Amino acid sequence: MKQALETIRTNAEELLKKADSEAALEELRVRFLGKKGELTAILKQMGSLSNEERPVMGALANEIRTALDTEIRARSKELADALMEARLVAESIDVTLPGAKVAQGKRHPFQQVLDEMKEIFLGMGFEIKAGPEIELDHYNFEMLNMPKSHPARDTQDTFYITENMLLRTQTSPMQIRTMEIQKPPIRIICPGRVYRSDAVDATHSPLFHQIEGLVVDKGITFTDLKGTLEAFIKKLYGENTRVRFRPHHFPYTEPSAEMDMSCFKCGGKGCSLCKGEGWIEILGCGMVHPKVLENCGIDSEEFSGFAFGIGLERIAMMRYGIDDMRLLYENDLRFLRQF
Ligand code: 2NL
Repeated sequence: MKQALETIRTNAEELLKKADSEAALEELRVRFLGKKGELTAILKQMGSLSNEERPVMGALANEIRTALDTEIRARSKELADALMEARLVAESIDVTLPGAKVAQGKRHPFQQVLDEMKEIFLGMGFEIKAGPEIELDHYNFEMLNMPKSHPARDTQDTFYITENMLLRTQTSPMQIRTMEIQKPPIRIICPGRVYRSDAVDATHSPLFHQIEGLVVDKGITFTDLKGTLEAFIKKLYGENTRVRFRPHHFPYTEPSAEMDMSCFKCGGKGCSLCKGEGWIEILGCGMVHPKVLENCGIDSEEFSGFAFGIGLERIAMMRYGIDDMRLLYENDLRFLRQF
């Protein structure tokens, strides 16, 4: 029996060394130490041993069981360690390698200019309002002092959805809507898409962008308009920028003006950008026509206001030296990546 036990030990130890997986180990455990295993089978024959031999064989059998059990556990740990080691090697990361670059987009030149302008007006206490691009004739024209017969409708010809519904020609309708429902003081800017029935060329597009501003309160005068717009331009183009106002006409403001700024390229000396003028036309503005205030239910004796409109395309084109407006709409990445 001693011989048989030792053979089991040698066999088992030999096989253990070769076991290369957790499953193989489990198989050996069952084969040698299991209830129906080889060791148990031997122990069942203990009855035939003499009284002297029995405890000796029992002790030997136990010793072998414990030894094999320990060896199986040790081998199991060895296998697990090897597995982990292999994973660590396979999944190791070289942190010194250069990172994979994520292609990063950026804002369209329009958006960059618009964000800059919004920031300036927000800083001056303005709120930003957005409104519908499909508007009622009522809000786009009638309320702005442009009745059906008005000649200004010619220069603002647009796309009609129905007789009374159209694509807005400016963002003023949103300012009208605001004045209808909000009591002064009002300080808002309305940026957005606007439309005109224009043929496409280097400086015209049937869709363009505008940012309009409106201030209504007690005692607002033309000096408030001048001060606000001068401060705005200086923030946008630098403190040395000068502005001038030329009389103009809009049906919805009285008096009306156009504002020029000293050319940011030549500083006013005259160059190709300002066509030798030294000045660049930048926006239209004026004191809100009393009739427009009254149309919105605001007492024009108690309140007054100023308004202005800036074309975004012109600003973006000048800012980035773009000579053809179409480039801004074509979404050609070779072009856009430059800004
Ligand atoms: C331009 C001129 C302008 C306004 C827009 C306005 C709005 C209301 C009342 C009065 Cl609700 N005026 N807006 C005023 C003057 C000029 O835009 O040349 N835009 C491109």
